Amino acid sequence: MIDEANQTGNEDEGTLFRDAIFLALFGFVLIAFILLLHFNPVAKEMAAEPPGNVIVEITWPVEMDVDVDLWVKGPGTKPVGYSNKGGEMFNLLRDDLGHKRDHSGINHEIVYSRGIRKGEYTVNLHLYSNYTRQWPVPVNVRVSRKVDSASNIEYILESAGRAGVLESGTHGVSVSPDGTG
Ligand SMILES: [Ca+2]
Repeated sequence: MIDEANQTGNEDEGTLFRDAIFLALFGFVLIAFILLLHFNPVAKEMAAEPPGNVIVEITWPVEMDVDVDLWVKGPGTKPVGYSNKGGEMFNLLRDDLGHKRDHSGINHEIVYSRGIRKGEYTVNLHLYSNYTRQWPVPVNVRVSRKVDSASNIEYILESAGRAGVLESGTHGVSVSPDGTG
């Protein structure tokens, strides 16, 4: 009788243990399912409009201690540059001050967009300071756009040796990344 009682008790414990494991597993699967429901729409939104669709960048000689400022204006938006680094469409990644507070060894400013709009884009360069006192300052301007989700790039404008020489003040060009303007 005692053996039968022990056996029945062990079976009950085994059933209880299996039920507890099953409930824990069911709970885990339910939580994972709920998380997937929340994460999937975000992933789709990011895939639909990745950052960096329009990229505008300028470079000037590394030996020149010159602060050039890049200003970019998208259709219907305010210009983005060193004193307004984030706008509705564009973001300036970094204001390059020449050799001041810069250990990178490069003179480079770059602006990225989030998405792309049809219309005219304006790129302005402002020669803020020139401690080398050498003139002119050759600046290369490159405008490109991302053409697919694999980050393939189409170059729209490469200004080296043409419009990219700064004597003083502000210089600008207008481009249409969608080819309409
Ligand atoms: Ca600058």
